[in-house]
Amino acid sequence: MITLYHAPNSRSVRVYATLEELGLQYEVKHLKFPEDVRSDAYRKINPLARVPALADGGTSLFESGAIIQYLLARYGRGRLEPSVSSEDFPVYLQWFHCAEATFLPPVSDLIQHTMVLPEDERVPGVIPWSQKRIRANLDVLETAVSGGGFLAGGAFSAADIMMAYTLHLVKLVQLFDANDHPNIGAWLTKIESRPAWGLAVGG
Ligand SMILES: N[C@@H](CCC(=O)N[C@@H](CS)C(=O)NCC(=O)O)C(=O)O
Repeated sequence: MITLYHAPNSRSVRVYATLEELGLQYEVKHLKFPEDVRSDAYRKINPLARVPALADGGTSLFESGAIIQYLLARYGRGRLEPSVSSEDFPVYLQWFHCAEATFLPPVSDLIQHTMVLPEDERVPGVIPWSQKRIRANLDVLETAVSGGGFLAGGAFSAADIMMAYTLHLVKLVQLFDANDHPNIGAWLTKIESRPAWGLAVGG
């Protein structure tokens, strides 16, 4: 049995949506954030005390992108990613990883320094700097989805799942305006209307 360790609005949304899109049998352990995630019991599952983590029989792993790549390699049967020989494959990898490695850090910095850290640990200068980086990233994404399809060509893929979660956070900090980035707005609407996404975000 596959077990997903999940907290609402966390990166585990990505894995939840992937499990659902693939139609796999799985159970979800719902963790309260942050208390359950930082507990000693959960550190036995993920010593980094972060969500998501996934257990699959004797295998357990953390890191949302790695978990999704694991699921696709083991159970994907070619779904949610272009084949390695496809011309869409390099761009698929690029956006898949860019979502967490480049686009998410300024959003996380902004959230930490406006909502999460104790007030005396917040650095005010981080706020305009993060906002600027988020806007610059959105401008690049706007061009990437200007063709009206998905991030890796015409087909929905795990790169869209990875990036849609990052945009979910950008919306949470109210830095997304579809009037400024209409292509992203249209792309996001397609993803948000998928039942798997609705379940993952609502659960
Ligand atoms: N790069 C990791 C990041 C995991 C991560 O930082 N998750 C956050 C929630 S979105 C977390 O669990 N934070 C723990 C905390 O703030 O105590 C991934 O993509 O899985």
